[in-house]
Amino acid sequence: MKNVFVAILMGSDSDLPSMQKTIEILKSFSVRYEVKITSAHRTPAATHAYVTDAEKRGCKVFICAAGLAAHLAGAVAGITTRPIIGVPIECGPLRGHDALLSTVMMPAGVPVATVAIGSAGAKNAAYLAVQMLAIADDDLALKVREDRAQNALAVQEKDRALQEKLSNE
Ligand code: RP5
Repeated sequence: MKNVFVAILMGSDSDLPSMQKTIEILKSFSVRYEVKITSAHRTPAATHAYVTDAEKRGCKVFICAAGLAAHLAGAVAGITTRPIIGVPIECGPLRGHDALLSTVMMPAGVPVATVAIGSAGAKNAAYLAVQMLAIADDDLALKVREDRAQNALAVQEKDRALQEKLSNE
């Protein structure tokens, strides 16, 4: 769909290595995306301006990643009614447990779909955004089903290799 894109927001450039996995998966589905470093705490006005503008330009889903007292996803959820996916970044002395609770414990009426801490969460943020867009895009929905089928084949192949190894022991 023309102009449709996913916005990936992160609180700091220190979040970028984690979020590369999100970017790679959106690319693999040929989903358009923008990446923006903007902080709920350090640049609140710029965050507000970007979200408002991105929504007008066609952003359908916001993925928001932050660590420590992670308020970016919640702050963005307060600005737009587009779906928000929150990624708690594994960093700091609490290794993301603080970010997980800050991101997931939203008050009723302002949801943030929070994924796991770590690399599975960063990847699932992209998969979830793709599945949201696929509701209104049959070609993308087909790609999602094909990706799932590939995953299933990979698991079956791992099992086949294991069974072969065991039978030779
Ligand atoms: C959060 O603080 C950022 O999202 C980042 O995860 C964390 C640390 O930021 P830096 O001090 O590395 O810029 O707002």
